[in-house]
Amino acid sequence: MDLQAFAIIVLSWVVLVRAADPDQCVCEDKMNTCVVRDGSPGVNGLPGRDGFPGPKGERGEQGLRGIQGPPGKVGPPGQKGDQGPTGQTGSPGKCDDSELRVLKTQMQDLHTQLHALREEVTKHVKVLRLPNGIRVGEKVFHTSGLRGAYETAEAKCVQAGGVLASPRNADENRALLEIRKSHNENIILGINDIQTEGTFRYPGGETIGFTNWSKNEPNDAGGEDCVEMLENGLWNDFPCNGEKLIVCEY
Ligand SMILES: [Ca+2]
Ligand SMILES: [Ca+2]
Repeated sequence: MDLQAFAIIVLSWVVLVRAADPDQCVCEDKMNTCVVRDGSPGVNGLPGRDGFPGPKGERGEQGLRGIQGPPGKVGPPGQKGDQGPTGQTGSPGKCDDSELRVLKTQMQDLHTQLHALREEVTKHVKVLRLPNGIRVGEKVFHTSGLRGAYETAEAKCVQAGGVLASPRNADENRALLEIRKSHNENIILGINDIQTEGTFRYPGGETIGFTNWSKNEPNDAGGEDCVEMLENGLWNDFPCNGEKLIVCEY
């Protein structure tokens, strides 16, 4: 017997057995006649998920004008403009006699002021500062900053072609005082009364005509025959062996 014939026989036997069982048919009938009653409506479910974005809407109307913003930065300079036209030449003005008199008076006043100014400038130019010295009028005071007693000081100045500083007027005394201040040392002068006590002379032997003694000087206290310039420009006689700042005049 082949396999196909055996399967047909088994299948037929199963159909016959099921047809002969009455309970099988009753059960299927009962299931087919079940009664289903209507229930109450359920509650609403949760909201569903967002849908996909809709299509782009149409362009809206123009909004209101905004407030004015702050000023912007300064821009780069522009190009140089063309040269303007040449102006017309004016005609010379005319003055009447009264205006000429006023102008003449003003010119005279200016001339007077200029003359006064020139004299003032000349007066100040008399004193001219030099390196380590000063010029006053035709005279020059100069110092090397050395100190020494009278004989040494006088010898150094003669060796240099001059003499010890000997102011002969107030201008020269003021100029010498400038050196006194700048070096902060008393200056030994060429003036002395070595030859005759009480008679002060210049280095050349001439008696002095200008003096600037300090109060109660000269006093020849203990034999003072030489002269020094003090810090205030006044003079004092002192012993000739005292060492002071050497200033020569030329
Ligand atoms: Ca004396
Ligand atoms: Ca004295």
